[in-house]
Amino acid sequence: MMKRWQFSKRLLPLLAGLVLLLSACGREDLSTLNPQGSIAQSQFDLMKLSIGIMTGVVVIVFGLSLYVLVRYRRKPGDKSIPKQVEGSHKLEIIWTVIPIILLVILAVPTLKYVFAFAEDYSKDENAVKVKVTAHQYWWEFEYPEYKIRTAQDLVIPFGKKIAVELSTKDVLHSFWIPSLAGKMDTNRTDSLDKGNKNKMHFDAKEENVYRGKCAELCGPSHAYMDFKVKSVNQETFDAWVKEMQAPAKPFTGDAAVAEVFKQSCLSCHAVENEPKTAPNLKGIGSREAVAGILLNREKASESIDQAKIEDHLRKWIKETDDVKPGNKMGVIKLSDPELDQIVDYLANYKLDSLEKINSGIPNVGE
Ligand code: HEC
Ligand SMILES: [Cu+2]
Repeated sequence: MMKRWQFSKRLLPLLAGLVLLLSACGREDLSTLNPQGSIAQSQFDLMKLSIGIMTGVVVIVFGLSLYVLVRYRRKPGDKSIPKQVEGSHKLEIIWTVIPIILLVILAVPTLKYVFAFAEDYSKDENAVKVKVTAHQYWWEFEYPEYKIRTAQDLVIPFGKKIAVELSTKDVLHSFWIPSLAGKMDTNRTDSLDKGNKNKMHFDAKEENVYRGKCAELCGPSHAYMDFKVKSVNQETFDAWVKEMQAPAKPFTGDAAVAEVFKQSCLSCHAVENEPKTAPNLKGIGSREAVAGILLNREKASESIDQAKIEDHLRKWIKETDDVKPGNKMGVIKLSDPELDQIVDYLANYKLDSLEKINSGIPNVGE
């Protein structure tokens, strides 16, 4: 009795560790086991099918082995040699044909889905096209049809195919929204390195906010290279596109600070839709996060907190390197009033279309 307890006691830390480890796997927002779109659903179905077949094989093979071990144990005093079945045609056919049937059951849907996943929707009129460009350590989303670009928050209409074209400005990254689709690498596709422009497509089934990640180790802040997918209804999406196309909100502070903002910030950033080296700041006051990682609310069901947006903008501008070590913005020296006015302008740069969703008010058309 004592001995057994000693043994269990040793197992306890191991069990506790396992519980900790497995509880981290339970996060639904970063799980492929919680599919929220048709592609993710098909991928999940394939997983279930293959795990089901494998489990069946394991159970039957182990069951038979156990049965044989118990049932045909040599009895005390029994010296006879059992019947030999070597070269049995019947057995050989059974254990060849059954695996073939199982492989066919697995292969047919797998092949069907592999081709369906690779389908090219980039010319499909009903699909929304998005050019995704990865940067150390942020995501740029360009909508060529609408001539708009944004960062960190990928806004999509739910129920529609999103046709994505992927590339990177620096090193290899990987685009991954676990609850919507499998991951895909981003290659260099410029004149220096004519890599393959990877394409993929996915859709979301309802209005929600999904978490995305970079899934390829890309530098010291790789783990912070998060983004969000905001799936909204078609009306809200159209309203968002319109607001993104409209001229930028004029700077709200003093003329002198406006000049500082122009010289020190708009050298890299844009508030209109022109291509720049840094994230587009249009409507940043309605985003899910600052720099993709400082979350302005914890869950999609909560509303976005204005105080958090301001704190996060301030924290980011003052201490970029603490938030994302090795990021390409660096530290920009601002006086306190300059910082206050710039934060105030950015935190209140809202887009009505996104505000409606953020505050949980029923969306247009509901
Ligand atoms: C040298 C180019 C450069 C300059 C100058 C610059 N930034 Fe940035 N900024 C960046 C880059 C690059 C990022 C993305 C960093 C990352 O996420 O890894 C960024 C990110 C940001 C973000 C987060 C954007 C988002 O999508 O969440 C804000 C806000 C921001 N910068 C504000 C400012 C302000 C305000 C100024 C002027 C005081 C400024 N930046 C000057 C390059 C620059
Ligand atoms: Cu990355």
